[in-house]
Amino acid sequence: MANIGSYESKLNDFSWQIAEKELDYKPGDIINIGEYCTDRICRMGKKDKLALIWKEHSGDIKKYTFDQMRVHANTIAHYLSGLGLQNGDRICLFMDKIPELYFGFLGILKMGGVAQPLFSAFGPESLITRLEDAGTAAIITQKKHLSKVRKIVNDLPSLKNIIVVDYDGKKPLKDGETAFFMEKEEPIENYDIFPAKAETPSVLHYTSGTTGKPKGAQHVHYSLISQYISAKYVLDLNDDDIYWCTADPGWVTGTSYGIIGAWANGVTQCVLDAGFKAQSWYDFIEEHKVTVWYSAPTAIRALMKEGDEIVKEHDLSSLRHLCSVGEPLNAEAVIWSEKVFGLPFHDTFWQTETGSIVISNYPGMKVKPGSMGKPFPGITATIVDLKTHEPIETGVVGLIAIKPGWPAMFRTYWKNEKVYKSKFINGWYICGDRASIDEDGYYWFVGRDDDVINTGGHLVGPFEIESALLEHEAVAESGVIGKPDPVNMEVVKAFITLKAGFEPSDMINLEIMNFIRKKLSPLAMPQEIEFVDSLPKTRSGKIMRRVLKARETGEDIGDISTLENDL
Ligand code: 6R9
Repeated sequence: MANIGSYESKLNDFSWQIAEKELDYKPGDIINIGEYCTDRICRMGKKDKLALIWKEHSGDIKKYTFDQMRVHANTIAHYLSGLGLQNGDRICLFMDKIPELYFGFLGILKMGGVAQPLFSAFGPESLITRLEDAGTAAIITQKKHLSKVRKIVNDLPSLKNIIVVDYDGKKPLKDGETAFFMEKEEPIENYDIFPAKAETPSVLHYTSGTTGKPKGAQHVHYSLISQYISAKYVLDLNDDDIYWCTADPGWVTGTSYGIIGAWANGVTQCVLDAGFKAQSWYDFIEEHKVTVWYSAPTAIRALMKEGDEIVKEHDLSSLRHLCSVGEPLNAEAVIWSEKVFGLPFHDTFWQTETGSIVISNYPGMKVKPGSMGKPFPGITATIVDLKTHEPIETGVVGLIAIKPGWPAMFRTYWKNEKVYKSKFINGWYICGDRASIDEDGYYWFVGRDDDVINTGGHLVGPFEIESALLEHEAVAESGVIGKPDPVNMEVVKAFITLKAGFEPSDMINLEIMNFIRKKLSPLAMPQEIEFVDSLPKTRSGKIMRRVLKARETGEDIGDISTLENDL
């Protein structure tokens, strides 16, 4: 029997107080996520249970019990406090998926800091945008990423501490840089956690929008309530599970469900710190007898491409429950997974802003391949009209809207209350995604309502790429869109007009691609560049990405009455 029992009956008897009670939390109590994921689990008698099984790309494996994780998190918390960092300070985690990233996250929360995880493939420009906005006080990083931090530190007056977790002593550290070795430091058995309350800030996750710079979605410790109970009901986590969340904690799935949800349930997680390769992924599942697997459509499609034979060469019989998030999960992928694993992938829908799963397929509930499923118990969702934002009838496409008030909802965009407020209309939080509901109450995703590009489940803002492109000496103007892609859903495509004196060539093409890869990240790098003589613009001079997109996909361009120049 699944943890959720029957979805229909859970809908009737659910309240968030169920989760509060299970977590021994009463309104007004201290609720520190770092404590809940470590000390509390140890107190529950699971101190010698494995919390983390970690495999490095070299093949090395390290294992940590809940008690070891607790002490490592304490040691980091103590070290950070010792540097003079205070509660409320934004502390960035800029690392590959190494144990220090996971325990550092919990350590920051334990000392009352605000954890700001950033994807380690980010280049200096992506980094500075987010650190500057957040006024980040410290960054925890690895030797291999230090040069990117050094490039920008002089422009970041608030960034006082750069902590290197694997310093080898070869080149001298500079001012403000310190070496910290989690496993060699004096272990801190007992640490007085910061007495965080429900509304104390916890995590700041940057997410991209259509316009402007990326925005920091501010979360609070009370998010634990949603993350704990949704991990239990949707991922169906149980005491004897071996759970694998493939997401990187630089993105929200990697923290809400790759750290908090699972460990608050006292479940063993495994992490593979290596890029995607079908062989190593299947080896990993077989080797560690993974039971619950949370991944993304791009990875599933990439596995599909590798075929069925490779699946048969592995014993994957430990798997019992599969979930997916980040992009539309196409029906074929669900059908394929049923065929090869004997289990369907359960699609889940949510966002950085929602902090936890809001629409999902549940164990025990019929899966309609291609549908995102139904609202989580305790979540009131609907579809509102694209223009009036009033709820609309069954079957009609509109915007996904959620009644505010669930525990993991973001509390603001960092220093951007105006944009935060603009997301709430007629008493609904408007997700910015288009969908419809069928006669059985299932939600069907249609597409985003803005220009944000979803590449392999990662959101990339076109504005950030366009701005970076302008810094290249040859680029006069650019328009960036998501081009449909069979595996990655979308890839970045840039339309560029060149400055006088520059001619389109393979050379310049490659140079611009590399320029963006290094400056921003491999995700933001245009996979395709088209040099054009002019770009479609509105009369006010804004580049019309939707015209570029329609031209690319051959779709109807729609109303172009505000268009200034001919196409
Ligand atoms: C958790 C996460 C959020 C955006 C979201 C939507 C897309 C997420 C989806 C999905 C279709 C699903 N998205 N889950 N689209 N089906 N099951 O991914 O957060 O990085 O903020 O992205 O991703 O467009 O609005 P985030």
